[in-house]
Amino acid sequence: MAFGVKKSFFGKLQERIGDAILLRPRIDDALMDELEEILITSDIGMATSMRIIEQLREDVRQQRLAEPSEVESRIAQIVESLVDKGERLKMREDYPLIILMIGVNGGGKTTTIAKLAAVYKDMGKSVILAAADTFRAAAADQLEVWAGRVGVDIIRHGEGADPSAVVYDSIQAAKARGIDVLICDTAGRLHNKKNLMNELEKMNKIIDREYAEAARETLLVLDATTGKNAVSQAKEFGSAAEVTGIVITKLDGTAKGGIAITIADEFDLPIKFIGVGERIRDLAAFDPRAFAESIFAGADDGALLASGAEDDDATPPVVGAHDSDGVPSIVGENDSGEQSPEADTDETDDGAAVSVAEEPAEKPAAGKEKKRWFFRS
Ligand SMILES: Nc1nc2c(ncn2[C@@H]2O[C@H](COP(=O)(O)OP(=O)(O)OP(=O)(O)O)[C@@H](O)[C@H]2O)c(=O)[nH]1
Ligand SMILES: [Mg+2]
Repeated sequence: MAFGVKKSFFGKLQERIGDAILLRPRIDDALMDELEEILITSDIGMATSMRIIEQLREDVRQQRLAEPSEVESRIAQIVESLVDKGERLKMREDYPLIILMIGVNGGGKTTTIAKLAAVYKDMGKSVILAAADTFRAAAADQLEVWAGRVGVDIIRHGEGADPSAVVYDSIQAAKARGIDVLICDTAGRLHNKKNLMNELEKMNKIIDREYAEAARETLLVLDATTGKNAVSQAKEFGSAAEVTGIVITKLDGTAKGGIAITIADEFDLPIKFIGVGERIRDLAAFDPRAFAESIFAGADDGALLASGAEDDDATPPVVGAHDSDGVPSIVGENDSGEQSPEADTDETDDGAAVSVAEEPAEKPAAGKEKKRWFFRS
């Protein structure tokens, strides 16, 4: 049931911390140094790792902790406090809402757009998608495949069109049709970085001018497997757009999840969602406690997603596939994290494949999970 069969970040970090503690009879400087080393080498980043250990030392002093075993839960609590951005973890709940999805190529923007569109559709919201990644020939085609699957409309122009013009037309369409949620796909790569950032600024200006009344979210999509590169991406995109939240993708089966802690800490940005697979339901609301506890949850990474899933009144963190009784459960059937063999694949002019993972035949029924699970009231 876990979303990664390999030992992922959580299992691995837990194991390393567990080993360090097991070998030490007491809490001392040597243990602290070793823990710091473990955090740094788990992609958590130097500054953030040092902050965690500094806080740990403080807690040990103040709470007179003596047993190394007590250290584990303290680290989890510290991590939780670093990633818990309170209200900012929620999506805006006023409509019309326009969501701009940004991030480098291959990060998972288009896939995440499809996942989000499905969530909003399940909530009964009307959705359209804007194919404002006009740089890559296959980008709009890929978005269109997803739009068809989810059952939402897409606004697209030809390849090489001005992305801002697509945004402009999408806004007019959204207004004319009284659409609740407009989600804009953007290019992850242009001829050069400066172009990319200029385009983003231009799109934002269009939205400011044409859709001032809409609520805004700008989600930066970061691929967990890129580790520390995600930090420089956050820096760059953060300077070109007002990022309101992060989506960390590919947390299934990666040993590099520590980046989530670094981004939340260094940039003071809320992680709103995590991507845990290639399929439409492989999206989870980011849950700080579940995330932190997963570090020590035992070998099964499923704990990251499990919190609250069986509690009918709690906000389930996952838009899940269903057990036979219709209760949302943990997703991640694509355990290998690899492209599904039955994926739809098309060759395009530039040789790039339009590749969209196959969906399981079972479609989630309308029902309990329709509640606004990711808005944590
Ligand atoms: N394992 C896994 N794969 C993912 C996840 N999200 C996206 N992917 C895969 O990552 C690849 C790239 O995803 P896209 O959604 O096309 O990325 P993009 O940011 O739109 O890329 P560009 O359009 O090139 O800018 C695809 O093969 C997706 O199936 C995830 O959470 N887990
Ligand atoms: Mg894309």
